[in-house]
Amino acid sequence: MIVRTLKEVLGTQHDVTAPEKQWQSRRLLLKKDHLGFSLHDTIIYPNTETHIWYKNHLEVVYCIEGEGEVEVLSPEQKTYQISPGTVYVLNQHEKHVLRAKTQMRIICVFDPACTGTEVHGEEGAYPADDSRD
Ligand code: 9YT
Repeated sequence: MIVRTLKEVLGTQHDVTAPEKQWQSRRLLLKKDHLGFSLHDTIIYPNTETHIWYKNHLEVVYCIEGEGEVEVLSPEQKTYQISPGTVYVLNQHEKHVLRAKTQMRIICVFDPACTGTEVHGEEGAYPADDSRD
């Protein structure tokens, strides 16, 4: 069994802040845990906008605190309001923009699992991880 706490992750290399400071992702379960997914407890700072395109991952985002919206740019064109209890799933590698009106806390699952130190590249993606461990 794996038992881990947010407190153990805070301040480590798996507590990652975006270079442009829109979010802070505390990565609880990672590729090294061999689960096939990673689990992140992420803070999205208020009044921020993040352009994202997870070409190499599927992502589930479950909002537990705060208010925001996700604008899907492609393949559909639609904006969804996000509040506690809302889950959205990027199951088609959608290009999108996440806007936080207030500070949000979201629980994110990535498939395949992140290694733990990823930040978005120029296109808003995390790199594909082809390494074995
Ligand atoms: C919603 C989203 O993808 N925000 C960026 C951070 C990411 N969720 C992460 O690495 O925790």
